[in-house]
Amino acid sequence: MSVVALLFAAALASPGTALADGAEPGPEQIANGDFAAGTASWWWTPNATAAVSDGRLCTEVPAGTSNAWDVIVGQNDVPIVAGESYELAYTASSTQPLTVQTRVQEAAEPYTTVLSSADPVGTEATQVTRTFTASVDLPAASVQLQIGGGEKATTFCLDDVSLRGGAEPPVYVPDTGSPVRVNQVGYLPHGPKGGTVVTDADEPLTWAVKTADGTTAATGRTVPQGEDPSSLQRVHTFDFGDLTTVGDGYTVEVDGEVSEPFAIGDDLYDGLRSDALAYFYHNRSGIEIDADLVGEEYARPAGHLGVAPNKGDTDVPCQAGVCDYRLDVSGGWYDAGDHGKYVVNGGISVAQLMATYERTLTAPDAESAELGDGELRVPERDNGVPDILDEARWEMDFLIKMQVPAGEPLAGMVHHKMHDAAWTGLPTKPHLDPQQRELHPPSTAATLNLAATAAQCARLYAPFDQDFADRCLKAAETAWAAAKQHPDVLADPDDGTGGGAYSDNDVSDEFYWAAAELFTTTGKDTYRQAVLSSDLHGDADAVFPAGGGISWGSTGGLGVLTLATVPNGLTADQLGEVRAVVTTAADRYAQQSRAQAYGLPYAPKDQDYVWGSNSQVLNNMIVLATAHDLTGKTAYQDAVLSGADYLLGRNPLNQSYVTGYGERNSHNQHHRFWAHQYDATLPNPAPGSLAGGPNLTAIASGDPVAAEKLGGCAPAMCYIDDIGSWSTNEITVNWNAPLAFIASYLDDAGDGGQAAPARACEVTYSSHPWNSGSTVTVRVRNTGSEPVSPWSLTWLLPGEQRLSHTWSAEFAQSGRTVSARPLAWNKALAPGAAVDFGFNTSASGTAPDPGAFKLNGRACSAG
Ligand code: 9MR
Repeated sequence: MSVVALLFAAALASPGTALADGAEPGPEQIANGDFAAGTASWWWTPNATAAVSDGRLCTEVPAGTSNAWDVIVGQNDVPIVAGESYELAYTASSTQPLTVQTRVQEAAEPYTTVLSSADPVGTEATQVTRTFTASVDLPAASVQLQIGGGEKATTFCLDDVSLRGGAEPPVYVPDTGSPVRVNQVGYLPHGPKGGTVVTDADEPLTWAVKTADGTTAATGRTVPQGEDPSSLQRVHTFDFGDLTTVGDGYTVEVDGEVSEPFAIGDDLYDGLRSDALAYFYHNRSGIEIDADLVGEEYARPAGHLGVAPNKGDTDVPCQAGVCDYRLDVSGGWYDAGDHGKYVVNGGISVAQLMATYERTLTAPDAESAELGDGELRVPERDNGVPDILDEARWEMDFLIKMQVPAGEPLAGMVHHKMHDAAWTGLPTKPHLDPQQRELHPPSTAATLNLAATAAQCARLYAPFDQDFADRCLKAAETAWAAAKQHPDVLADPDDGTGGGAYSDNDVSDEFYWAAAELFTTTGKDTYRQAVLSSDLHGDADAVFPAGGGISWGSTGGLGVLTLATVPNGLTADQLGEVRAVVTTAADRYAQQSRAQAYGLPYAPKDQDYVWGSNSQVLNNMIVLATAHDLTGKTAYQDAVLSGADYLLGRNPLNQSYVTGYGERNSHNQHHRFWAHQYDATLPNPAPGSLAGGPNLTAIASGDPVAAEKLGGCAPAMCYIDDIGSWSTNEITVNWNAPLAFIASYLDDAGDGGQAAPARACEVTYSSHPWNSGSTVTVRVRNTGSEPVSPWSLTWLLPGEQRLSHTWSAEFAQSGRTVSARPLAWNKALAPGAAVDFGFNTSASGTAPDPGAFKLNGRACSAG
């Protein structure tokens, strides 16, 4: 007898059909036995397909396999304890009667088995009940229904699977570490410094901040806050904002409990700005990821360039019946843990990357140098183009390729998405993905995503590559026209096999966003009318709902932020109205941040944390950051910083959601090639990767880890740093894009100080009609205490104007960016002195005041 057979014989107890009279059935060991959470926790052999239908798991069993074990439906990780009695029960039917080999055994060799029975199942639903007493411990047994070996194909449907007995399965209790919660990265010296402590104490407690060597740097009393509704924890808050001494290794002590360490410093977000942006290069499709840029561990061959086993992305067909052409849709970024490429999600992501750059052209305290050429991890370094625009272009090029070519039905519309025909398993490296890639039908939402982003592209790339800018504008205007012609082509919410559905049944916000971008870039009246006549225009509640905000399916706010910050042809009153939308929303988010014990500027109704809740926090922080850029009001920046505290550790789980940042950081996010938790030869996600975060849909979504471990979780605690938890712990481009924007803002805030800095210059911009255009005179005064020599004034022209005759300065216009430099005689601008110069422009009537000017890179105030 072989060793295997010997073990088998020793372990196998003969099956019975019922527990002894009066015996208690014991605790349930099977997860999701009623399939309420979809297929979560269940697996089947790859030669079968399975799906939940009418609350049952129905498996298509292929014909002509040889053995029962050739086709299996099962569940792993079921704990079996020696000496305990169990009852296994299930209900099944099969369109071709068959005999199920019912097994409870080890998942791998030597397949030690504790239950083995042959159970006939016919076309009517049959209940099978088997009992056994385990003779060995199997800490992670596999419950298997082996249904292969039949000559004919059959549909085998399963319901109400239960295995009762044994010990109570352990209830998952998250390890939340110290009850004292802080931003585990740190705090800006001039910023607020809030923390939260979980405690049952009714009275205030003493807090003490300790330096790295144990000296007390500050003390105070906590403020009891009662029960926090997001976590159901009883908490106090504390604030050590008066401590401004720069240093590393600080901790906060409350009631004998010590927080994770943190720093106080100006440059805390420098690395995060760069890492959050590197995420995009790492996740590029269609290009080798270069070890020189990312290190050996993260280098990989190009994915989806038509090299076997890849079946994409250079020549991709449509799904059956959708189109009869094929497109080269190589390039772009992989969406997330999966290798899909979705226009509506790529759209918001590339828009926010471009906005990160565009902010440096308009915001008083924004730094462009760190996003510039030669600064980031992109292969296009040293090409004369800011690196962040190189990265964004990788996606822009892909989005344009998704446009339906001229001459085809729905020309100018944009395919909603392209992805694998069936989901691949984890891990799968991009270049090893064997699935067929398919284009899915065009949609109005995707078309408007292209219209908006390509319009933004046109104005930003013009100074660097006019041809590309022209191509973007053409794609944008073609897309707009196509969307107007086909305004209600919606993506199918059920088209979710092999990739996400990303369906959206309201595209009024996409229309508004696209109109805003096209108007800002072109100044054309059609787009102005589309902006002004939209129901969303001027409605803060609609574009920035108090309980939510901007997301891939809710993009109106992107248009508002552009209109409020980038010079355009709105009248002063209209601009005031748009800016009021931003500050109204920001006031609400700031209020939420102040009111909540964990300080986050996100308070969904009924604590309904959404999928990707961390990105919702960040998108609200972008509204706050923009309000701060526009007004200089400290309260807005405080709420941004408080949001960063939440994301980096001051939260109910004591979790920093950004890989590599903070002691307790997420590093097992759901991803197909950063899958270290499943395969130790693969890396963890690269530093700067943001986990989606807690959400209440986790369990119902079918996420197996959530189903097993997060039952009954409080809303802000429905999260687990496990690679299998795709609903709480995935990473994706549309979550890292707002992280990049905010990291950039925070890095600038660290460098620039909290309040708007004293302006060192003042600009007066006067215009009057002249011929068919207008004449503009500009006066710039040096209001600082140092001479500026040679001076250089830059601004963005609202709309599409051309400068013609100019005087008293050297002008350069590149796209909408204009710079004026001195002539030999007015090179130096002494403190208090002013220089005047002017030009004629094609703007008819009175040329609008661009509003934002920079003198040698520093913002000026209006004269
Ligand atoms: O971010 C998306 C979220 O808003 C949806 O509720 C969810 C379910 O449709 O899908 C999320 O997007 C996933 C996409 O479908 C596939 N790639 C990974 C995305 C992040 O989880």
